[in-house]
Order: sequence, then structure tokens, then C-alpha cells
Amino acid sequence: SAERKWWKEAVVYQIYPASFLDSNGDGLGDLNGIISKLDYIKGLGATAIWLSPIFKSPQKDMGYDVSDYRSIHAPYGSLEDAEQLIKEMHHRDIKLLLDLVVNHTSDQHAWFQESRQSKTNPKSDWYIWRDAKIGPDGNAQEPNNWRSIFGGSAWHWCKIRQQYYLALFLSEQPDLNWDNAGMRKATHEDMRFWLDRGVDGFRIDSMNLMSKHPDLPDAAIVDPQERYQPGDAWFALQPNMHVYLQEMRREVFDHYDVMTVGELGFTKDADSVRAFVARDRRELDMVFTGDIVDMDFGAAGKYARRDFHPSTMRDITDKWQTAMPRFDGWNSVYLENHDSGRSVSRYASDRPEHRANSAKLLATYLLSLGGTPFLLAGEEIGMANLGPEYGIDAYIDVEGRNHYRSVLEARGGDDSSMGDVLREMQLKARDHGRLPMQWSAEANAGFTSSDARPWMTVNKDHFDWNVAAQLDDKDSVYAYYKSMLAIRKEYMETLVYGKFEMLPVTRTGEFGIGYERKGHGKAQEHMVVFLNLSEAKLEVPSEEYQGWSVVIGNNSKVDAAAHMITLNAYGAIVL
Ligand code: ISL
Repeated sequence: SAERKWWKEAVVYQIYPASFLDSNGDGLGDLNGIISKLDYIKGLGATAIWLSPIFKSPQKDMGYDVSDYRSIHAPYGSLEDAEQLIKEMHHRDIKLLLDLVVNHTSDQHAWFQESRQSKTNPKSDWYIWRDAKIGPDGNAQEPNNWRSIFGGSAWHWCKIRQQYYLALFLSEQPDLNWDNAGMRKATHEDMRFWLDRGVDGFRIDSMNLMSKHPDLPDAAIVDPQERYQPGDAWFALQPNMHVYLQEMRREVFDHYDVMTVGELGFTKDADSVRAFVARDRRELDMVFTGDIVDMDFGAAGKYARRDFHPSTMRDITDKWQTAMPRFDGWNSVYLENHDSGRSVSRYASDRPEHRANSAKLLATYLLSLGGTPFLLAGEEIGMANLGPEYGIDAYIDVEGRNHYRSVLEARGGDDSSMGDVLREMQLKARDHGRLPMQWSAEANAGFTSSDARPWMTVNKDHFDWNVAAQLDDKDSVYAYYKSMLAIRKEYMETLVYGKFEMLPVTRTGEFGIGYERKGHGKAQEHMVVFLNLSEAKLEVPSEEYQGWSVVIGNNSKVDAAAHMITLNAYGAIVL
């Protein structure tokens, strides 16, 4: 893994196209908006962009329901605009990763439109079709009891074909049949379409779900009150996925200089991850494991309560930072994406007095670990969740809405009983990761013209938290990110390629995290990072670090005479 690669040295900036910048006043971000901010992204120091889906789509799941991979969702722009974006990015040495959504397509995709016509058409087997099953009551019912990830049955009846099709997300997102070689080939061709236009890689959506157990067995009953059960034992991490990924790599990736990152949902198990990323497997460059974004998920999933504790973050960090080099694989590092709440609100504090320090603390963490860091647009200015003053109407994402509705139904439609659900959504709903980018204190945050109607809520905290206010302030969160990015580049041998060692918890207490990074080769720089994930002051003995210099720090100080490093609320330091 010490072998140098551009994608190991990259820092990736994720853009959710609807929410970045609207150049034409329709209230929705677009490609020209992104082009106009490339100098801003370059100025920050990011070297690559991951763009959430921009393809033609009915937008039932914000573009994660693609109806044509070779054209652009018209409100975002045209194919020419996309080509212009690639050109402008490459001109600035910024790489582009597209979001490859091939676990499913939109039900409006030509493939599905053809597949649903009959049991014998050329694409009849490109999706997952089954006859109805006769239930114990003698009535026809779904082929099995799988629950959709967004709620309800995962099976949907098609009148034309007189069969059910599988859709693990929305009914408008039918799952592709990866066992069909013709479908795989067509997907490879769509990938080449973009790679031939200069795209530098893909983030592969829901990759852990792409292959299903051929028998589609019933899921075990974990929730006796529910009709449908989570079937991931049969549709996640199935062995054939590796066969199809190795094929994809041989047929497509190996012919280009690309970077690939697979999304592994909630996969946490190191052996499962190893199988995708170990170098000798010849599958993917890296994956997103799920455990960092579900540090505050309760036993019953995303919206179930569990308080975040820094020790969870310490354990997860230690686990992947040490496992990956053993596998000869490469880590991704991230705290936020478009499916999550904002990290300052979840893992530190977005209270006014702590928010900037919290964001700087998390920046120190994100950019001092081994692997390729990913940040979500707005993370670099400390964007936070919608506050408690926003009610359920501010939330428009389908996952959160479905969840809210099903709990409300179960509680007999009593709105006043929903406070607990709303509180969890205020922490973890996907909407927070999709808030319009806060460019300025102007109306609509400079995201769209002040008289336009933005596609979703603009957080009113943009009056205080925006790019314009931070760009020239050397104490801002933005300035801190920019410095951290410059430091990561300057000390690449240590921070990107170096060894990692977690310091024992006795050194930092249960609310602190400390680790060392050690460069190899000629540049044997040795760094130590201390993070205080709490409001309480944290003191770390510093005898060992006499004569060391402070590389960067936040709300902390070194008292050389007293041999003590003091980390105040949400302080961080790199020596
Ligand atoms: O984020 C989740 C729940 O909040 C996950 O279950 C997530 O849905 C899963 O990891 C897959 O996410 C991806 O595919 C979905 C899409 O809605 C998400 O935005 C995308 O990141 C379906 O395409």
C-alpha cells in the first residue's frame, strides 16, 4: 500500500448537485453552478470531486433512480455542460468521480420498460422477476417476505407481465439482475461512455446489495409484529458480487487510470471488507464502510436512539486504520455524506459557543488519518443540521418521511406523540446532508437568487454560517480546513502514507482520542494527534514530546514547563 497513486493522495469533495449552486434561478443547483465554483474548491485544496447522480432521472430518490445513464437530468444541464465541467476540472487538475448507481435503475429506464413487457423479451431477465406465491390463506402474495430499505414490501406487482419484481429501495427503483451477462455488458458500456469522456472514477452505489442469493429465501423473522422482514442475509454481500466486480475491473477499470470506491452500506465486518479491497483481490481501490455513519444508531436502526460516545469513534478508527495496511488495502475516511446528518451536530456540538471548535476538531481528525478523505460540501464551513425550531414539514426526503409516516400510523395518527421521532430526525435525517450550500448571508444563502424558491429548506443559520463570512477570516473553520489540507499535502509521507498507532485510552481519558502517525522511507517524520471530543478540559502529559513543534491546533495549548498539553472544549492539536 506504500505504492504511490494519485487516488491515495486525493482529497475528495462531495457535491450533491441539487444543493450546491443554482446558476439559473430555478431553485435547483446545476452543472454551471459547479463550474463557477471550481476555483473555490481548488482554493480550498481539494483535488477531486464526487458528484452525486447527474443523470436523467424522474428524481423519485434525487437521481439515485436513473432512467438514462448517457444523458443529464435536464434541470442540471446538458451533456455539453458535463463535458465542459470535465474540461474545466481537468484544466485545474481536479479529478471527477461520478456516482454509479447500478444496483437498480429507475422504472422509467428503457431496460425496465422492455423487461416488464413479457417473460420472453430480450431483456426479460435483466431485472428480478418472480411469480406470485400462494399464501397459507390461498391468496396470491409476494414471492418472499423481504422488507424494502425504505419500508413496505420489496416486491411490486406488474400487471402487464403478471409477475412481481424486486425493488430493495422504492418501487420506482427496480433491482437489476446481476446474474444476467447481457445486462452486465450493457452496464460496462455505460461506464465506458463516461470514462471515454475523461471521468476519473466512480463511487459505486449500494454495491453490497448488487448480487442476491439465487433462491431468494424468506428472511428470518426479527420483528414479529411486522409483515415484512429485513432480508439482508440473502441480498447483501453475496459471493457472486466478487465475481462480477472482478469482471468489471478486468473489462472496464483496468483499461483506464481510474479510482473506484464502493459503498458497502452498513458493513462493518473486516473480513467482508477485506474481500473487496485487498490488493490481491483485484476488485476495488477502496470502500465506504458503514460504521462511521452509524455511531449513533440504536439497535433498531437509524432512527433509534443511542448517544454518540467518543470511544466508539476511537474503536472504529483504530480498527480500520490498522486493518487496511494488513490487507494491503486502502482506507476511505469520512464523517458525512448525503445520507447523513452533519458531523458537528452528531459527534461534537453545534451550540454557538462550540460550533467552530467542533468543526475544526473534526477537520483535524478527518485530515490526519491514513486513507483518502471525503468531505461533503459545506463541511469546510461547519454547516450544521436544521435546528429544533424546524418541524416535520421542513423534511422532504422520502426515507425520513416514510419512517415518520409508518410510526405515526402505528401510533394511531397522534401527531402529538411524535416528539421522539422528530428529535431523532433532527440528528440523523438525510435532509441535513442535502441542505443548500451556504455561500453568503443573503436571502437563500446565495445558493439561488433571492426571489427564487429553493428546492428544499435553506437553513436560517446561514446568516452567521456562510462562505463569504469565512473566506478572508484567518480564524474561520474554512481557514482551518484549508490549512489542514495544506499540511496533509506537505507531510504526505506521514499523514497519507505513514503508519498509524492508537494511543491507549489512559493517555487521553474516555472523551479524548490520541494517535501517532509515522512516516517511512526518507521522510521519517513522526506526528501525534490529540482530540478532545467533549466540553470538559482535557490534560495530556507531554514529557515525551519535549522539543516537538505544534503543526496546527485549535483551542489548545502546550505548556512546556509544566509538561502538559491542555485541550479546552473540542480542542485538537497536531504535534
Ligand atoms: O443511508 C441509508 C439509510 O439512511 C442506507 O440504507 C442507504 O440507503 C444505503 O446505504 C444506500 O444508499 C445509496 O443508495 C440509495 C440512495 O437513496 C442513497 O442516497 C445512496 O447513497 C438508493 O440508491
